[in-house]
Amino acid sequence: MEQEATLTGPKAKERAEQVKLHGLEAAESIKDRSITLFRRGRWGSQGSTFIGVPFLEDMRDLGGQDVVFVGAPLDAGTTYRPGTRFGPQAIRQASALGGSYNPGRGIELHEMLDMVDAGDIQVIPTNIEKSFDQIANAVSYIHERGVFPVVLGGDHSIGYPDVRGMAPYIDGTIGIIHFDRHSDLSESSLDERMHGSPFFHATNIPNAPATNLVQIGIGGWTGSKAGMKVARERHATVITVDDIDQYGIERIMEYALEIAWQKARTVWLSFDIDVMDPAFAPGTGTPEPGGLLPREVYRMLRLATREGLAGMEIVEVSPPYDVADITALLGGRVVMEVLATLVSEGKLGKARESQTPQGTHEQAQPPEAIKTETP
Ligand SMILES: [Mn+2]
Repeated sequence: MEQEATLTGPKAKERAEQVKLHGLEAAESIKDRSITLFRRGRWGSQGSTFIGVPFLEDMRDLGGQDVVFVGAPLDAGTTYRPGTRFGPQAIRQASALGGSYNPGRGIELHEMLDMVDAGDIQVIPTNIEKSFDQIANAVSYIHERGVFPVVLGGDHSIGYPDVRGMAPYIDGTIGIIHFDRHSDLSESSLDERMHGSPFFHATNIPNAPATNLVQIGIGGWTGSKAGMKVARERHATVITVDDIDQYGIERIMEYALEIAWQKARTVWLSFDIDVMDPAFAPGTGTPEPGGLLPREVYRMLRLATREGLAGMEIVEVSPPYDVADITALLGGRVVMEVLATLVSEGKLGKARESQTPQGTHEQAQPPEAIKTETP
């Protein structure tokens, strides 16, 4: 006990000051002001980064990069199986398997993009609303600095603060392309804004209307009638797995792009890993048999993101339920497929810079309307 009084020396004090500067100020709702917006390890780096990109310790240096990976390790919004707070680290670790080169696509992400990993946002595990404030402020900061955010969840409750943090920085309408087995449109569950309610609250934001929300892969036996009622009342677009089987991937994705980009300035991608069949993604909170196959999802993502994005989130990877890290691996691959598409379509990175003067890819127009008999 006597010894303890002598242990906090100048190095610890210096580090604490550094953490406050590097991690930025917490949201107003956080009373303990030693807590920062971005969690910074007490003595520095916090482990692995996504596909091995540099860790950005000092968040004041954000700006000028193409992409920032950031974790939102919140699972307080989970209604059934928890564990997604371990999602960001598991996705990062699994992403180290292999590099960033894809021979099929002719892409080398490290060469084509300037990427950093900002570590995790400091969430408050027992308080979902304070966590929303922290996530929204962190996402705002990233948009303010003009860097493309890839948010590694976390359960799907983070979908609401992700859109809330982005909305003030988008001069116009935000479309949302949402892959999921569940519509996540209930106002609340268990009296709180949980992981079944992000899009109820996100589409209350004036420039993120439900008419520009497209939900893809919905179905199965864990759905919410309350959420479906909201989708009907607000004229959201709900595409089931059966719809995909009936109309085919190309036609469905053309339709989805048309809805999301309707008079929109940009589109946000929200990807719930449970849209994949549990055979491929068992490590998730609310698995629903009969989901999509990885190859189908890769094809769909290439079509869904070809017109560009404002950012993306990958949610619901729950490592305690995973088998041989396959869900975490797939979660990382979803991110890589999207980045590869944005690069090859000239929407991100060096390709974008070289094409911007010609304006060939700015202000992308949605594809021609397609005729469909679906209601
Ligand atoms: Mn889901």
